[in-house]
Amino acid sequence: MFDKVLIANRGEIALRVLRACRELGIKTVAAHSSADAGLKHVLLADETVCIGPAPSANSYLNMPAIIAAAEITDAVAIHPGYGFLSENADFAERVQESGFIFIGPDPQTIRLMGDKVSAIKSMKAAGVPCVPGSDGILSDDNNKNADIAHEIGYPVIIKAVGGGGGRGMRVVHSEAYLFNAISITKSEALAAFGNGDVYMEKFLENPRHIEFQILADTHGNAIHLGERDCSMQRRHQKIVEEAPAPGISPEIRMKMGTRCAKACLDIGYKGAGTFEFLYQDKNFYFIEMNTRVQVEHPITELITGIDIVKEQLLIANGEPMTHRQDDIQWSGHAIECRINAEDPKTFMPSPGKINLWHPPGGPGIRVDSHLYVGYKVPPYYDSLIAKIISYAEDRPSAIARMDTALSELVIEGIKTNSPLHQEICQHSAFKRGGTDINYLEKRLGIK
Ligand code: MV4
Repeated sequence: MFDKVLIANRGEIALRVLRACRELGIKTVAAHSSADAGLKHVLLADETVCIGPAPSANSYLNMPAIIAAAEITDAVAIHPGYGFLSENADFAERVQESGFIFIGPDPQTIRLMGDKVSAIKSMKAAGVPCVPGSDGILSDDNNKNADIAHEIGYPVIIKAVGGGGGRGMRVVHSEAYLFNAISITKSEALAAFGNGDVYMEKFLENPRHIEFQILADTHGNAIHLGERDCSMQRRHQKIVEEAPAPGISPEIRMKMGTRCAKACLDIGYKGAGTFEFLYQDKNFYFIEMNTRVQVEHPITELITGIDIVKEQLLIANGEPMTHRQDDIQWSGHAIECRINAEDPKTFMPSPGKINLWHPPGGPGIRVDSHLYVGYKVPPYYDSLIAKIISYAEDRPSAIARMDTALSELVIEGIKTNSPLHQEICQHSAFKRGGTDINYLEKRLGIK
């Protein structure tokens, strides 16, 4: 096993990675910004290196500083967590060229999936169902584009090839707006991603967001761990996730999961990854692949018993996976509530010092959080401060456990969105299950 891993991230995921390393007997280096010297995983790490000032552009996104930190500490591998440089192909490449192991897929794979058109092309070729669309980037030929839109049928959506996660998209309801929408999306995309290429898809009006977790090793093994429903979101920020997705049968799970696992073999995927689908009228449509560990990975861990972060480390070390698809069993139901340091009504960030912290507990409750009393939530980074995860034998019991956990949760010193979570847990539409991606924004009456 690796002797030492450098953790190039912060917050709860850095702590999650540190714990997995400890279990495997791996020494840890916490690479942190000057604002993060008091983070829990920094206090627990074997070694720490300050990689720059508070703004992430100068620290968590500072490639030379991170690689230099690995060099001076003799780390063998670098875990990027999620966000920051986790899906940056250039970073993965520089990590490798500097002689370190990047804990994730190869740079070429990250690049292939980062280009949304090449991602869709490879998935289509692998037999993964995709949204009806332009099958490539749009040209500057208005007539051609009008024909494509007509064939797909309005409404259509124009998406940036370099976008993803909700950035660089525009919905078009009729031909009158098509050419303008294409040219605006193109110039926005060029400014935002340095790539003005766009493509077109049928716009699905009320889908659910369902994603499949996969693991693939370097010995030709690829398995899926089933799906998660991440439809409860606001402005592309997931708020609540659950696994399994309500209404997905074991047969459909196995059919879709098997296709995703096969696609991993086709593209030479390595590590943990997620296939994102829109699900509408009982059909799945691939939209994007995430080439990193995700915030919501714990719900899959709870219903499968697989430690996804540990698997990432073992796979990166070149070990063959010991789990076979036939051994994977799904039992019970898990729900994750993302607790953010923000005003529950206005969603404005609420940084500050934690004066009280009583995490919930009891059977079937897991809390992934870096909080402690006296910790100061800095204003520089995203507002996720804790993930409350409930697990029970069925969905109603998992909701009841979550509701109980939220009623126990005490965080003082800052505002959190915990009241919003309580409201969601107690709402009849959530209890029924299967709400779509528009549900929360509609219910909150904001967009
Ligand atoms: C779509 C769509 C409807 N139709 N594509 C937003 C984030 C990015 N991952 C893709 N997104 C969407 N793509 C087609 N053809 C609606 C969304 C979308 C969305 C998707 C998943 C979760 C939340 C969302 C919120 C708004 C829009």
